[in-house]
Amino acid sequence: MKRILITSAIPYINGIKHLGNLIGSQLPADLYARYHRARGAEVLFLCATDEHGTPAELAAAKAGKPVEDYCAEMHLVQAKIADGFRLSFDHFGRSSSAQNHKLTQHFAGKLAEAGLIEEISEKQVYSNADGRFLPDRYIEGTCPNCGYDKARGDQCENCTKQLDPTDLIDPRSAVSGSTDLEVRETKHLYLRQSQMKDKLDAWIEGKTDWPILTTSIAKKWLHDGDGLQDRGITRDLNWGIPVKKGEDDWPGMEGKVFYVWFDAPVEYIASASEWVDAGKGTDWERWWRTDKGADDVHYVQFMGKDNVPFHTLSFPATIMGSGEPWKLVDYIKSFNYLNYDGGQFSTSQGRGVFMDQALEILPADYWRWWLLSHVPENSDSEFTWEGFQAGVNKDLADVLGNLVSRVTKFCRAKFGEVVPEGGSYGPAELALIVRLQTGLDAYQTHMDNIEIRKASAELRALWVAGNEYLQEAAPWTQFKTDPEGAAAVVRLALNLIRFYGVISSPFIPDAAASILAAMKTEDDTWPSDVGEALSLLPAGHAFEVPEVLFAKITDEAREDWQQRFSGIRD
Ligand code: B3M
Ligand code: ZN
Repeated sequence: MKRILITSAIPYINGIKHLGNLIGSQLPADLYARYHRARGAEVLFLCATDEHGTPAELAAAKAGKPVEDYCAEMHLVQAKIADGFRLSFDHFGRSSSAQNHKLTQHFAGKLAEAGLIEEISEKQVYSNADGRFLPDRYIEGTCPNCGYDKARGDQCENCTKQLDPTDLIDPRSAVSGSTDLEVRETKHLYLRQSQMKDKLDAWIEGKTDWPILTTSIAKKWLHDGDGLQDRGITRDLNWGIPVKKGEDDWPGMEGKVFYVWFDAPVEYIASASEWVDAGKGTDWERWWRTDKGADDVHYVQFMGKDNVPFHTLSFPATIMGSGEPWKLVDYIKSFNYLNYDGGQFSTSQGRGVFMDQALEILPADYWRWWLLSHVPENSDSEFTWEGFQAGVNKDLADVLGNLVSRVTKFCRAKFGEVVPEGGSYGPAELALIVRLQTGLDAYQTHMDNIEIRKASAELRALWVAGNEYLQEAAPWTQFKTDPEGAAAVVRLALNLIRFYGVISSPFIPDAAASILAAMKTEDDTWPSDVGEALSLLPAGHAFEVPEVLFAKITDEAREDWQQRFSGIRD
């Protein structure tokens, strides 16, 4: 049996993600996981919340809560929303877990043993009032270049000039506003990625089947400018994973924690260990250690393009550098950005539709279908309310929903709520079967290759082919002169509905489940031979007419939402 390990980029804990975040990693990962489960593979699909770093600390402070409590609450909020979108994680872990502490410290120890960690003394701004070192972007002041008075220590937003915190005139803490700042000497650990450049280079060069978006970003970081830089992997923060060498203290690193981007990818592994500790699995090393059975695992990661450097360079450097037989990623699927109505989705500005809001107004399947069929795969794509309304109404309501409702209602009226007997499949049915077989094969190829736009277009084409057949066969007319013939058409069409339920389930799992429930079958076996699949429900098999699968989005509702989401979320 094929074994597929799937991870989605783990979302930051502070705040609720918008639809651009959702389609940039979690949703495509879920599509892939559902598809492979449906085809009989053994899948382990992992995600988690990314809980460390300054933004988490600041968000907790803003909420007036201890950071541990804030993270615990937000984790539950995010887990509930993920569930609402039917993201079928086998485990949704937490990067602050004990398992991740242990593994992160373990990797740091191994990297130190391998001589891949350097201790470097540097000068950093310390805020006496806040009792902490401040990251560059948490120091504000007046820009020496343009005079803008809210310039940040790393860059001036107004004139875009790159800055050092010491360049700022009248610097102050962005955390408290205090001007009682001083420059202090402090020691940090650096991962010597530069030592691993050739190894990483050779590894990336071998990935000729990876999306160009992924490899081009990796190559840029490997070759542009001064090439691959060593990376600071520690921070002076209270919240995070304490710096240790395995289980041992690290002299001189007391009170420091690992940088959030060092521990976050390790959480992919830790999440598997959490999965076992939660009693949901039995052997996580079988997925992650090539000396313990992970040799035959195919590991695929999903992420937005901004996360690619960490996954193609830093995390592989951590894994390879450990000298231990950890599983390396086999394929990285990365995405461009989804824009919102003529601008960008923005978490900091609260612009766009956020995951909780989306579920308040429409069922998950509407969003899943539209987002996946417009995934920013080869370029950025844009969400507009008109486009969303048109996509949902046409594809889901007019094509798939309409076929289901028309066939089941017609059958109920003329033959009752059972698959009718009589007649047999003729040339039109055989032609349809041939057409569907070709389409199914193409659909599977696109899904196997994770070409989501092509896969969704093919799925839609399969729905359309059924509609066209039905239009042509017109059992409602045929019934008057040839009820046996009409019975055969309806029998095929009811089987077709089940067939659609099965093959559409990775995209629209709730509608798929409603379809199978209405067809009163638990057989959701993925079809291989379409002819066989379309004879699966025999004459006499009972079904029921389902509730409306997809209600159309009215112009009124669309305008209302357009208005409601045009501004900025508080
Ligand atoms: N939390 C960034 C993001 O959510 C970051 C991903 C970590 S993946 C290990 O886009
Ligand atoms: Zn400026």
